[in-house]
Amino acid sequence: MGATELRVLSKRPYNAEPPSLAELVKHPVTPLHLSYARNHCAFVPNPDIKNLKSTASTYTIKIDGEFDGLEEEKTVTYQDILDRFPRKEVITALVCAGNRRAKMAEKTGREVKGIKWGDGAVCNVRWAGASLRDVLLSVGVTDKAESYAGYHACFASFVAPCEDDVYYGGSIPLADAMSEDGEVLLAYEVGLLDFAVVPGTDSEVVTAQMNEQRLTPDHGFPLRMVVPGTYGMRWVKWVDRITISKEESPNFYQQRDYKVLPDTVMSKAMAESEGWWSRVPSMQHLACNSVVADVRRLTSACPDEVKLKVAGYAYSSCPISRVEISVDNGNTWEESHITYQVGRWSWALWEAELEIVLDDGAETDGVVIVEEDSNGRLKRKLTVLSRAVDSAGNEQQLVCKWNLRGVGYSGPGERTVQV
Ligand SMILES: Nc1nc2c(c(=O)[nH]1)N[C@H]1C(S)=C(S)[C@@H](COP(=O)(O)O)O[C@H]1N2
Ligand SMILES: [Mo]
Repeated sequence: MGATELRVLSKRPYNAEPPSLAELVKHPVTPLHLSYARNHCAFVPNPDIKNLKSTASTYTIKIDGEFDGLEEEKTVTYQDILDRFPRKEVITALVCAGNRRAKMAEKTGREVKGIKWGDGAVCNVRWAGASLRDVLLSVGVTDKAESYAGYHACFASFVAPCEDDVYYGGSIPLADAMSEDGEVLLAYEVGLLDFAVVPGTDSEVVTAQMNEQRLTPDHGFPLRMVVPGTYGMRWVKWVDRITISKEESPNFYQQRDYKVLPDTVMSKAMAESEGWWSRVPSMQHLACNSVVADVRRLTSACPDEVKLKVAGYAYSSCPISRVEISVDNGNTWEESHITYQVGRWSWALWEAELEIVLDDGAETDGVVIVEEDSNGRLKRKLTVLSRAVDSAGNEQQLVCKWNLRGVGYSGPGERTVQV
């Protein structure tokens, strides 16, 4: 189940997104068959998911680095992660930095390098695992917040070589990794199916449901990083080494990818020869963003009155405080209704109903006359825009510049329909 229902953007590496955004936003917690897949390695590692005993005894994470308490390399097994640490849950959005890349190409009229993701490289998932902070403390990392500045927690997966490097890696600031409310997890479960354990159900059913929740290989089994509020490329799947370092991860995907290069950097050759990769910071925290996922026409008594139901999603690195929509090209905005948002890290789903009176034949901002049909009736196109504001006051950009890799597109959500 699952993979076949996604729209496949590339087979090797396997990259796929949900075929319908309208379907995606029907589910507050994204089901497995609608969760995008993003891989830089030609094949998904194939650990022994059926034989958990052997996985538990053979799969380990090595922890090392230049930090107080880590003088020697430490080893933590999969079984340790399951047994020795409290199970923590977090519902959080997972967003690819390339989400909306196709929109960037369309809006700027310029070619961008990378997989042409639509607006579907995003999902909202309930994860469970051990807190990274608990694990790092257990191996001896000192519990002194003042000492974290300037250090990074580098995550690596050596199980599969990647397109541009021999392993996959990425890092986050150590302060984020150790933050008590950052909720960074070494996750072993993914609650892609939003079920409730009904009291009184027999244990077999519950066990079946629990098994359903185990991470699938393509989403990182046995263990993956979950880093709420940070872009997906730092959520290293099949993680098998954590290194505390004064430098960010040396991996290609930290150093020479996932950076918003200035719009004057026109080619990879220019980025290399002018040293841009080391001059531009790595992308980390999610920028405020929203998307119009669905626009449906409701019945209306009067032919020149258009009633629309609009729905979409929004996310940022902190909760969304409002999402506004516009049908006049951004001249005026009205607030939508947030229908779902939980905790600090989930996405927000939003909806709005609109009534638009079409002036006879007039071409207003955003309402474009397309053609007259054989009965002399006008066919018009209408564009609905969205923009989000988060609880820290960050606003979604109204104009998002081009960048070579097409990452971090956060121009307004936009969907055009015929009315
Ligand atoms: N080991 C490994 N981890 C990885 C990747 C990868 O290619 N290899 N891709 C990253 C990227 S770019 C994203 S957006 C997320 C996607 O997670 P998903 O495939 O579970 O949706 O995983 C991240 N973790
Ligand atoms: Mo990504």
